[in-house]
Amino acid sequence: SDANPGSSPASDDQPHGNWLAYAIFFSIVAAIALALVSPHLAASLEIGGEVFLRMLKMIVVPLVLTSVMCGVLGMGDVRKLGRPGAAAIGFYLVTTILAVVVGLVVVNVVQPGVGTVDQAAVQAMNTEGQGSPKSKIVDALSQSTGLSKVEVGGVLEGLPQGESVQPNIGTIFKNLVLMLVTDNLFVSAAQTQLLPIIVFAIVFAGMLTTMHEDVSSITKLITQANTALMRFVMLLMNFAPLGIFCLVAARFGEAQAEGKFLEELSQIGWYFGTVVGGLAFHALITLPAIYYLVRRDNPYRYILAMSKALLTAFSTASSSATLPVTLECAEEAGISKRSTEFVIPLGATINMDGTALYEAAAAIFIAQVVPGIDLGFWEQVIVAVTATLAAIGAAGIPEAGLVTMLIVLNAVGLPLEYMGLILSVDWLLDRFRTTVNVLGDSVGAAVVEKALPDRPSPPGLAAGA
Ligand code: DAS
Repeated sequence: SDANPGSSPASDDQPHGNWLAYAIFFSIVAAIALALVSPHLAASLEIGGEVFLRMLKMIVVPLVLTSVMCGVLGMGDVRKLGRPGAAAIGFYLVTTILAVVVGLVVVNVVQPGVGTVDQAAVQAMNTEGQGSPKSKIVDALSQSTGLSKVEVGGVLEGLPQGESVQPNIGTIFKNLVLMLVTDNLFVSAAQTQLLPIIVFAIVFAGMLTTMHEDVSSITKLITQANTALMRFVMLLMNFAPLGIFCLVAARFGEAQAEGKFLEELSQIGWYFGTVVGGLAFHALITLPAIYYLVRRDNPYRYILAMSKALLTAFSTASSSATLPVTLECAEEAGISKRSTEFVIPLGATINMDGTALYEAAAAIFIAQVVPGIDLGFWEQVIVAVTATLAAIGAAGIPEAGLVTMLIVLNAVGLPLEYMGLILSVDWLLDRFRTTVNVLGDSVGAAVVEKALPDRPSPPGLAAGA
């Protein structure tokens, strides 16, 4: 990769060989095997996984701040951000919409909700008389995502009420716009709300590039902090096989120990298979096709180069937690830091192809299951639009897509309580869609690299490099 003049090249850091990708893969396989053989022993490893996950998350905010600033500084002049910025946003929108279309096509072709789900289970979801369905859903989502009931309830309360078949796309869009700006950067950082941090980083670094006086001291501080943080990630990744082994063993062990996971998975196996099939199509056909169209080289070799990040995404079910690894892998794969530092943090926050595909497919699945509901073409278009917007609004944390799917269901008047049908397997499906989300961000960095301006001569950086 071209050493980004915006930061001292990390090339003196020896990148991990492929051994690490193999070690992580086999640690996942071993963890699942342990969970099947001894679920309680596997579940007891939770602390090891939690430590590794927290170390990754601890780095995310400072890394996003310094990476995005380096990405902007690397452009040399914030005004040059226009073309790669437009290319990134355009890539995000095109791939997310294509993902939604794939989701709608597979669920309408396979029809997993028609005649495959035990109607008794469906009736059991109809929780009239057992407390309001919404409170049940809020409790279940709060428990599975770790978000507070207030936060989950906020998504629900923020939903357009009443005329649900006519969705307030405007309300959803307004909420998305408000997500871009914060009134307290430190609160956003504390809550890992990356979008306002990215906006701040772009504007702040942009101002530095327009200043005439020598800014090399602060730009050097930013670039060296970024390099130190990337070294931190590489150090942490040496422990990834152990951390990921504990993380996966604990979660799969917990599911196995509950004893009903496989039974519930068989109940909605067609749904699970349909969504995973759609995700596989997007990951192995759509994204590689776009990669090849722009770069004219082998997309699958690049996907293999990203395997450490993809396996980490599968293990953590969090795009945000995987972000440090995604950055490291993309740079190791030879993508310019000027692209990865700008495109990957932004993509990890708003570019969620896997989530969008899932939300569209899951909403139509529920419509197929619930007796008496038949979504016509225009309702499915509404699902497509709200799934795209909801995915943009989803955070890069476990099962965020499940929470924002409330928006999609509400938009077409689908009863929320039927989410209970898909809740039990969502922790596993989340891993697949998070992997696709991270792959989408990685391909985005490779595609946007082609839209970068010629190498800049950043103000004061040459002196400070
Ligand atoms: N787990 C989310 C992520 O980190 C995706 C989702 O919940 O849909 O990308």
